[in-house]
Amino acid sequence: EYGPAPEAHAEVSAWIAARPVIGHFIAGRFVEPTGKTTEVVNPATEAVLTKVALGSEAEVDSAVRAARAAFPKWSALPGHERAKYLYAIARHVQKRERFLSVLETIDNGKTIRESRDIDIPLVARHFYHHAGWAELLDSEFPNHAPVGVCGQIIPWNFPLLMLAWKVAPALAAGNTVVLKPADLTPLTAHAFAGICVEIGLPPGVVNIVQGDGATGAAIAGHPDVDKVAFTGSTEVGRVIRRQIAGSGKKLSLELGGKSPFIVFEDADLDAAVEGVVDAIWFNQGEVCCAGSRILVQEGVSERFFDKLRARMATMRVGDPLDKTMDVGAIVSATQLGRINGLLAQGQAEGATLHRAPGALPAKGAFCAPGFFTGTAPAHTVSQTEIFGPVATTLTFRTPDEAITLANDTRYGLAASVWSENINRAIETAAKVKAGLVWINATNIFDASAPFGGFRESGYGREGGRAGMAEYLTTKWEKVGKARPAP
Ligand code: TXE
Repeated sequence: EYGPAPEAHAEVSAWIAARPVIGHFIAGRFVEPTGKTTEVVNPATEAVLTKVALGSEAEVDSAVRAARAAFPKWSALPGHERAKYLYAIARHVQKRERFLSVLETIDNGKTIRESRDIDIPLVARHFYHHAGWAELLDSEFPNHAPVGVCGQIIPWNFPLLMLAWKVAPALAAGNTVVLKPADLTPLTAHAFAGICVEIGLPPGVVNIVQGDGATGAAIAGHPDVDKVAFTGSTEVGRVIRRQIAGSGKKLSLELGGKSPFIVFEDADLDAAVEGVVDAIWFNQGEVCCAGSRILVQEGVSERFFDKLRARMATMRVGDPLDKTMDVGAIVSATQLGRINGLLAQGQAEGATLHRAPGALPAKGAFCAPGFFTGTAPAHTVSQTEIFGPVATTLTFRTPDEAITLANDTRYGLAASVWSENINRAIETAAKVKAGLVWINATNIFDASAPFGGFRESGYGREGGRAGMAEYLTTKWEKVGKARPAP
């Protein structure tokens, strides 16, 4: 039913069939869903997989109470005790790798090669890494305390990986959480709740409330939430910032991007072409740090675009469960419509759209990889996040011009610089305003790296020491000597 490579599929089918509505996980228990629901669709087949509950304010409230009740004991555990749970989660994710990969692929539309080789292994790695931080808390963060109850709201582009980025550091630092997955992709978070039960995580440490924007707003606005962590659109990030202003809640935001991908004429052009594949065609371009603005030095631009067209023609788009596919489905028909609207606008503004020539499957939210030429910096597609497998391109003459163009954006999440001249690459990297810069590489996700952006890409970091600091607060305690009675 889910296409070729059937091994894990029977188990996934049975798992879904047993869950006509995906509900919440509160205080260590799966809560019988009541109230509103919405359909969960496989975007590659348009099949309705199941439904998902849209959490109410009352459900959010009971999740926050459960997290509050679990906090004293969990936060008082020595770090090495909490580490044991994080190691156990990591091992269970590895054990369930095939199942989780298939589940992620049918829910999100990303290729099985990606969920199996990138998403799920990175989830396990994130929990292993943060188990280490739990063990190191006393030595690396003296005079620190956990923040408390964390409200975490995540998007649909890397559903389980974004959960890991939120939950692992929060738990390592001694916090308890209420997490809301995107209503488009609720499945792997629900499976994760099952892992929490299997490893015996104390009830209330992780709570998952399924739902949409209203559910997210109820979490962010709940008076007993001490910290809000959000990954998603810049627009919603702004709404949340306003909503909690003055509340004293700690906040981290990981928002959109329009990251430059700078190719100098002394770059290894073939390597840079492979870089583009990973920068903008990986995960259908639904990547916040995607290299979506390609800037090429004039002397090599035509040659580079020819190479790009040739490489693009080899990209296979189709059934995400087919191991030979390079590009899967966009997460939803609505999101595909949004992408197509922006592509039409780019053409209307005078840019030329180059697309991979192969036919797309007749059914499903598929989008051919592509890139624009003839875009100007002021064009909508040069400034707006397309969040699909299509990059814009601009040419430049001098390194200074490259930097000016690179920084001509309201965002500042990531950048990628391609040059065989290491001095030039390092000088450019230093001048680009972005939270992450890759040299002769792109989209490297590392649990130890501080991921996050400048400007409208948000603030706060996820990963490594900086990521841990987001889930801790400074607290100095001193025991005095009692004064002798006079
Ligand atoms: O995002 P939303 P959408 C960008 C990308 C994409 C666009 C729209 O450009 O095309 O956003 O996607 C929850 N209070 N990114 O509409 O709405 C929502 O339920 C609290 C970039 O899907 O921001 C979901 O869980 N929460 C991004 C999460 O926010 C609210 C990844 C993200 O959804 C809320 C996704 C509210 N008022 C989209 N409204 C990235 N940085 O990677 C919605 N939500």
